[in-house]
Amino acid sequence: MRIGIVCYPTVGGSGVVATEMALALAQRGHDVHLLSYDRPSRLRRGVPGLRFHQVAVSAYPLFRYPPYDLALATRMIEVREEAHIDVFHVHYAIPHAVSAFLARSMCGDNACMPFVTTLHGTDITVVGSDRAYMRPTRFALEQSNAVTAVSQYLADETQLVFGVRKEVEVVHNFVDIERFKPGPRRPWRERPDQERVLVHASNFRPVKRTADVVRAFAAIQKELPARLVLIGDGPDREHAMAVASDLGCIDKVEHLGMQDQIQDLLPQADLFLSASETESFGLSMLEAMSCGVPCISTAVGGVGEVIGDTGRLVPFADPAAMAKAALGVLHDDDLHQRLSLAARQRAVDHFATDRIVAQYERIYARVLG
Ligand code: GMT
Repeated sequence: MRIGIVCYPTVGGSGVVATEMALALAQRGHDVHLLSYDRPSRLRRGVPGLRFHQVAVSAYPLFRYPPYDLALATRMIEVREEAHIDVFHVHYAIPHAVSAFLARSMCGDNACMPFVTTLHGTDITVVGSDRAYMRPTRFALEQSNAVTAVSQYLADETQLVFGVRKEVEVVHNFVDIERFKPGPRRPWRERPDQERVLVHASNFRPVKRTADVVRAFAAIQKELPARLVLIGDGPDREHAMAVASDLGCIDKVEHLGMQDQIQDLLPQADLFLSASETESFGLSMLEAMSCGVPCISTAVGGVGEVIGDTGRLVPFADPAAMAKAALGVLHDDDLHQRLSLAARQRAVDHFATDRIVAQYERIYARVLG
């Protein structure tokens, strides 16, 4: 098939999923065209069957807000004509699904440009419920040839928030189990000082509540020798570091910033911490699980669907509960080992790339009739 994929290029989850999908589809022999305003960070160069098309938005003094959605619709039509795209797959509804609808309408024939919309989370739970975006988003979802959501939680939330009259199919996110795999991690008993390594990876947006991760860690390191590794960057980074400083553990918190090779870092950790306020899926947790790292997360959104019984869920905004759950695992070598093996197994059994990408291929084939 000739497939056009539209996504955000940023480090956020939807861009990662879309880029990994483009790579996987190309590896499976499809002709794949990725469209975005910048080159996505995970996009490798020189992959046969995969091409990147930049969407440029021209500035004009009158445009306080340059109309990206129009530029994207035009670029979609151009790429369709140039590469004979069979089907577009847009990741994140706003504004991608609206641009896809516009492009298809400009074609003049609904059959000429079918599109699948995948919902990722904040496009529904935060942005989509903003009055300014609500109606066009609902309209574009109803116009999509198929709509998928990355968890059952998000599919239910979409029906609840938008009341769409369209089926929302659940297709979970996936992980490359060959790239994200357990590494040679020395058991903590063999480490100097028996130090435990905790990790958190995110875009440090307010919804991630990174400061709560630090608060939990501050309590953990009082009981055990421990270090917290923070991966990623975003608006809440300074606040999180200030909290570490206030709580007297800044010397045990290491901020690595944005990292391209996160698969080399995750296997070194003993536990992944996530304190999000909402999380439709939690891709970084799946990547950690695939590396054999159990997760302790707030019980929000679709996280339970991802980690199952391979980690621990704690109430939102309760760093003390998070610390207690983490200590329960970090004090018990056997339990940690069991959870680590179970996390890896769950990633392999339920979320491996081929299994999930094949589900999308079936959806493409269906919408193409
Ligand atoms: O984490 C974010 O806020 C970014 C956002 C995105 O769309 O880029 O992530 C969402 O999509 C990811 C991939 O499907 C999910 O793993 C994240 O759980 C989801 N984020 C939230 O729901 C907050």
